[in-house]
Amino acid sequence: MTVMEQASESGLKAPVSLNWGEGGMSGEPVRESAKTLGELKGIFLDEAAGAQMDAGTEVYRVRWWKPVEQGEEGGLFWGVTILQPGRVGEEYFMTHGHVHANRTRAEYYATVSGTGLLVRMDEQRKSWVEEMGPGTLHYIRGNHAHRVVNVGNEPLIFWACWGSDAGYDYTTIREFGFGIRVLERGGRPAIVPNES
Ligand code: PAN
Ligand code: ZN
Repeated sequence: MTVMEQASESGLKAPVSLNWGEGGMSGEPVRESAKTLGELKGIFLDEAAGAQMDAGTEVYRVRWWKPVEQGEEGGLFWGVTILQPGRVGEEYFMTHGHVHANRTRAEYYATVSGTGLLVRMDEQRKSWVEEMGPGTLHYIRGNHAHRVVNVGNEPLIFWACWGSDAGYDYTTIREFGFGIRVLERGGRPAIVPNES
């Protein structure tokens, strides 16, 4: 019997196993939710271009493990986001973006594949990007809004660890957006002020 088989027999098997490269999670039940273009209406700049596209197109998918209840103080969640390549008009596919409802709760993002930009914004709306690629690790302060943009041609896959009591404030981003947008200009990503 191998050590792993022994551990498994004696109940020491890890509750969740990861397929790092592909964003797979197996074992204990994990949640999974997909975001479509239709659900991101109002987030992309070029609404006319978005209206021409299939509202059912998947933009990204999140899988996460909740070993404790949402809202429990001091717990941690673990998850992965698979963000597809694509554009709405000139704007690259991206996550909705949010700031944590509890502004003291930070988060890690770690990229395994693809090419992206992590857009961050502080409480004064100062906004900037960090490059994401295989192996990049990002520490996001609890009071920084965060959104990921896929600027490559393949899915962008990144893992995340965040507090079970972090919560999500999507309203601030839905109403005011970030201070910058990432658009394709001349075949390359360009960071432009968000004037909408
Ligand atoms: C991530 C995000 C995930 C999807 O798990 O929730 O990448 O992005 P939106 O939540 O902005 O749609 C995270 O930041 N959790 O806190
Ligand atoms: Zn977050």
